[in-house]
Amino acid sequence: MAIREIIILPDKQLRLVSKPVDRVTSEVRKLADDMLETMYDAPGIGLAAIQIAVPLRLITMDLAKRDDDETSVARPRVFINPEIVSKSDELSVYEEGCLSIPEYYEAVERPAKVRFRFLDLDGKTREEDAEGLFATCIQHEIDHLNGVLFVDYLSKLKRDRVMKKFTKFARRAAE
Ligand code: GNR
Ligand code: NI
Repeated sequence: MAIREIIILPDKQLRLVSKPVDRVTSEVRKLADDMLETMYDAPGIGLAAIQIAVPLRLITMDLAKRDDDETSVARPRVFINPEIVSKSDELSVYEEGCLSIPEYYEAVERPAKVRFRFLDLDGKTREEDAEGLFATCIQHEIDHLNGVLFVDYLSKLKRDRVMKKFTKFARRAAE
């Protein structure tokens, strides 16, 4: 396993549409392992492959392991080629953050419940229902696979402000 570098705004790769995984090979499982290690190290509750610059439709998640609770037990999940099957009309608001947009948090409204389909690490098709933070997180991660970031749901004013801040920061870092 290895910790990989997480790319951040304004890296244009974050806008790529990731390609489906066509077979769950040992390389795919190795990539998922690296993503989980990178996610726990960050720490984050979810990670899309594109965040480590790999444009594949692969997501890792762990909503159980909390860095403020040493007794919590890790519950690593891997979702391959995830697709939303249905979503509730009911909406819910969560304060979202993103490892590719460090230290920026804003409230985002999304469907409160979703049903989604994915391949597991054995290449088996599965379906699951998600609600609460799980629903928010799976939608946030599937958005990454389509080059969409949570700041895209904010007002143009807020989004422009964030983009500008990170562009300026990258320019300074490059000097
Ligand atoms: O670690 C993360 N926390 C989070 C909080 C609220 C809504 C979504 C997320 S996902 C984020 C990790 C990340 O950037 N995944 O793409
Ligand atoms: Ni994110």
